[in-house]
Amino acid sequence: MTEAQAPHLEEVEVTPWREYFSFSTDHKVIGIQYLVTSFVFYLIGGLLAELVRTELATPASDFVQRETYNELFTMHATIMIFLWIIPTLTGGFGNFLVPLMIGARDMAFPKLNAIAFWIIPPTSILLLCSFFVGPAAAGWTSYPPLSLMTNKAGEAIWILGVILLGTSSIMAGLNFLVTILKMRIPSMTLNDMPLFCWAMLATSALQLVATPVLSGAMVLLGFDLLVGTNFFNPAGGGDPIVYQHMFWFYSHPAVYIMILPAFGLISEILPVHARKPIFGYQAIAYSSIAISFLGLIVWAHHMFTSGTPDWLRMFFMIATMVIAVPTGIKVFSWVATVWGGKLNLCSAMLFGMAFVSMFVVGGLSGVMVASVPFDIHVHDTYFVVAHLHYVLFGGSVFGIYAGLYHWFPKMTGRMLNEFWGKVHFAMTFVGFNICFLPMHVLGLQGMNRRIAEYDPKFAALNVVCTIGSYILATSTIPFVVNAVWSWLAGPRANSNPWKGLTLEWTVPSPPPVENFEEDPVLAIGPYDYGTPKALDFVAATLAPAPALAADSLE
Ligand code: HEM
Ligand SMILES: [Cu+2]
Repeated sequence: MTEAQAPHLEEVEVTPWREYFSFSTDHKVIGIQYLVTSFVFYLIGGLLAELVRTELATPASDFVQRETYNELFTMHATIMIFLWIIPTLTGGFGNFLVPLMIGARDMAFPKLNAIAFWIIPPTSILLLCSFFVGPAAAGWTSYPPLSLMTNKAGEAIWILGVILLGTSSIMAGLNFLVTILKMRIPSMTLNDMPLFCWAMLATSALQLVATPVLSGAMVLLGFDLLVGTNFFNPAGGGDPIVYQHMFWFYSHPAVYIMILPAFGLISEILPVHARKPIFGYQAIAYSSIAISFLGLIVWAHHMFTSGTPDWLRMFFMIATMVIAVPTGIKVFSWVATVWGGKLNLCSAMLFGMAFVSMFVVGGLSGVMVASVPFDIHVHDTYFVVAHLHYVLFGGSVFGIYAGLYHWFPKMTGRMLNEFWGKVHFAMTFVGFNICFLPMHVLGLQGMNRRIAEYDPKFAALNVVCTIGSYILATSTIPFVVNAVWSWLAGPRANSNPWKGLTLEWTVPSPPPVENFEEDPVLAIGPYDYGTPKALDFVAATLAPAPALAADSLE
């Protein structure tokens, strides 16, 4: 870190736009590459969701063929998880923010970082190409024997895609782990680190431990599919339950890979806009570690109805419920942070507070399905679909939007339009709840998930869900227009528009290629809002808008 002498700020060239289409090793460029690529896949995954919901608007299977329905929801889920939420939160925000927040000039392994990103575009194109041969249709869980019986070519592409995306994820996790542990400025101990970095530490550990198991399962499934081995195929004496164990050993922790970084973003955003110190810094930091450890030992709660013996179901039920403790600690700390604060209700803060409340709904239905008797009742019903969307959409996606509004000025040097931001927020919040709240009821009444046709008695609520989903889809329009327009011609942002105290706000917006002229020294804790020291600190960071810097983005 010391050998590279950063050029003086006035001479710094900010990344020319062509860099964004090249094999750049700058963590900020890679971060934005991840964010933009994944957002495109969010739109594609969302389009598939709308097709699914349109089919479900009526009880009969009249909009698409039944087989097509299976392909649509399989690819919807696959894209949302592997190409939108995980790459955005870890690759996108992690890359852009972690080095800036710890005062480093780049990630520990810049080339590995670029390789991890560049695995994604060709893999995602490969996955989309499977639509030409009939894509995977056995759900994103791809359980054998079903997955060995449906679209063979599509399934093979799916397996290869998951292995490649897993490889990218492992590379990224390794890089973050080393970066956070080894690249901090000397004056920053782990306990001075912004909470987003703690969250990324916990997430990276999960990526390293859990993802290889998924790859293993995929290799064996691939053999069964293409070579005719019988690891999982019961017809030849294989055991499909072993697949479920391997799959969920990854995929349960994967839900924490999809939520811990969002927790981290929220822990940064709430104190800034409430102008209060975060409540319980250490409790939030260590609870991330606790969640990732507990997350690794509860996978079989997805297998309560797979013939798991009673005594073992008991263990997994209790262990799962224990996760509510560290999670609850976080929620209480966020509420206490906002409580009595001087709230700035900008779009970032609105999404941030909505994140907390929507995640609580998903968390509570999570505790409910963790209970064996209740799970037996609602297993494979729309209750589960409601639960998972409250966590993944109300949680991860709301967290991503909060993060995008909060750091957009830092990333682009331009401010987003607040009016359209609030329109976007209102439409998302209302559309989301109209779409997913009724699914709890549908599930309790017994409507199965993964079906194109259903009993007409469920018709009314399904119409409500579908209307909600159209509002939700429309809500992305004000966001996309706002983001594109503001990036090109929005008002200039100074280096610290929200008066934040973490290190990324001490450098110009957008940050120069080398981030810091010289190693920054910690002048103030990351959350010391409301103290006289904070006022001095903020005054020192309020540089005028970087005219030269932002111009070169046009
Ligand atoms: C525009 C918003 C969305 C809508 C309208 C929507 C709707 C749906 C629908 C209707 C299904 C099919 C359920 C079934 O047939 O069983 C589904 C499945 C799924 N969705 Fe979404 N979704 C949306 C966003 C998301 C997001 C952001 C994620 C984030 C990761 C996500 C993850 C999933 C998953 C994992 C499944 C599979 C559930 C299963 O296996 O049954 N969805 N979604
Ligand atoms: Cu789980």
